Amino acid sequence: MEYNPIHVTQPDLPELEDFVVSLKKIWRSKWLTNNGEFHQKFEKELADYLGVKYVSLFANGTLALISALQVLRISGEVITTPYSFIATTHALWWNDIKPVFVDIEPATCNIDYQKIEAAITPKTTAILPVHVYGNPCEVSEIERIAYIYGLKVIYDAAHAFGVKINDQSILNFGDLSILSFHATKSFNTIEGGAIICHDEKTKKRIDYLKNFGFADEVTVIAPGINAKMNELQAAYGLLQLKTFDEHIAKRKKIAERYRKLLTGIQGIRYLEDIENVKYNHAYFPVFVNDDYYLTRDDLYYKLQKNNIFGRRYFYPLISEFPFYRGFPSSRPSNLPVAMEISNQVVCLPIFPDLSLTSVERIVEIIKQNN
Ligand code: T4K
Repeated sequence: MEYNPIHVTQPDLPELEDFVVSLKKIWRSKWLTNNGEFHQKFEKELADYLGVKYVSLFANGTLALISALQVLRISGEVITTPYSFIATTHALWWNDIKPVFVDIEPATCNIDYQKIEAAITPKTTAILPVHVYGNPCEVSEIERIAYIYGLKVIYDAAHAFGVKINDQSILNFGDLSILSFHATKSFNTIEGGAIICHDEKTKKRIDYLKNFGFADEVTVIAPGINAKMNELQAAYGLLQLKTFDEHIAKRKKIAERYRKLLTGIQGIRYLEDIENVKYNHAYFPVFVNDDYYLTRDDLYYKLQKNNIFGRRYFYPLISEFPFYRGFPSSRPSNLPVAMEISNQVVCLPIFPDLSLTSVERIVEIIKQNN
């Protein structure tokens, strides 16, 4: 039997009729971008929904990250993880900052806070950790290290929309956090992103920087960039907020079913939930070790032959790409856990409309020893 392709993800879309209503308003007003009505409303509703003080919308997560580094005037060296999407390190490169890679820990795939101090030099100005797959980093430990050494902390929270620890938004930790609302994310505005900050002064600086640095018609406070979100995306995002909880509940059911069915398959590991964390179930990574009857890549291609298109997020490691592999911290001997995890990972499909029958079929393919 031939099945339709199932991809690692599929975007959630608002009801078309609802979006048309918003589009009609935009058409009438002829206000398309530059802090319009939908933009202002979306920033407010997002801040309320996420439980944070200030949200600044961006055209995408990468521009948000590049700008966040500018907002805090980060320079020199920044400690970060090699186990992420390449945009995390590219944002440093665009700011002429040297990345210093630190290994990860296997339970969450996040930066290993115990290895951060050894990587600090007189040039270190900040730590850029990533809440990989929406798994919270060790935020208290990272805060402690940053405090002692006088470093800033910017979280790449591209995967962590709606994630909470002890009922507190994960976005309230660190100096700044950035979000991505790309089509492949659990919350999308087609393309889009945001910086989360905790005080009005910083919010102002962010908003100037994303609009060429303009503070008013004749004052430019810095060489800013154009990273503004437009009214169509903001209107789309407002509609997405209405269904997000419902979508997360569906994702949760899928994750639970995967876990139940995958339990006991030799050589396949999945991540355990941490207590007191509210997840968004954006990704469902599994890790294939030597006890499994196939290599990771053999399993990956076997799934593809069956029209299941998982993804190896994150392989290769960022530190393995030509422009970054020359740094001393990129040596594989410095990053043994990240190297191993990166060679083991396959993210299985997960999105609200994925049927539980499809989940069962995917696990059957993983189980079949032929
Ligand atoms: N930091 C982190 C930790 C990130 O993960 C990302 C982005 C960023 C920063 C930067 O944020 P943005 O600047 O992107 O806002 C995807 C995304 O493009 C990227 O946003 C994301 N991380 C990364 C993890 O994944 P690809 O190259 O794997 O995407 P693509 O186009 O192959 O899509 C994956 C699958 O999703 C497709 O096979 C089918 C499905 N899909 C995709 C799109 C775009 C759809 O069904 N519909 C769609 O419209 O990078």
